[in-house]
Amino acid sequence: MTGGVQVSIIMGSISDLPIMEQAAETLTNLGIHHELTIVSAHRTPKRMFEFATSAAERGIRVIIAGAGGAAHLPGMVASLTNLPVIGVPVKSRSSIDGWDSILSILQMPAGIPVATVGLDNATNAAILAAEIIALLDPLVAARLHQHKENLRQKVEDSIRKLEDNNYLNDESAGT
Ligand code: C2R
Repeated sequence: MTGGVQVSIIMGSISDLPIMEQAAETLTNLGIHHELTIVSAHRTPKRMFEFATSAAERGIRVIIAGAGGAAHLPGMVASLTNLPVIGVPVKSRSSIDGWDSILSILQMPAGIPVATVGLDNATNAAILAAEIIALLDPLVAARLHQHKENLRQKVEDSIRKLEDNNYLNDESAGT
């Protein structure tokens, strides 16, 4: 990895860590410098303001923000910076069923977008962040290409295994 921190991963609470550390792991695998910390719009509003208004100056290019329940963090951060913000709805213990965080991150009013990934899908947030970084970084683009090639290969392997076991031609398979 070269250069300074490019992606900032923030989360509303330490209880989000088991989900949000998956974003950190994915960025590490793609060789992208990142930081991981706690920022809450509800509980630490001054810290949130300070974080969002200084992120671009610090060289951050993309922000990944995870939060559960009434998840105002990603949208509030997006309102204070021009950096792309990717929101991760987290199914926290205080969440009803996950829809509360999905809708509060996804349904932003027109003008302030948050790119929202699936529930608890911090891995996809990291890949999307890498795709943004890759626009100007051929090395990251090559790693992403390899990542997708690996996924394709895995599916090919599964198809071969199924064919070897004759599942594809066996009508009783899966019953
Ligand atoms: P605790 O486990 O600390 O009670 O937090 C966190 O992201 C977490 O999922 C429960 C949930 O509250 C969320 N939280 C937010 C915000 N701050 C904390 N949604 C915010 O500012 O949006």
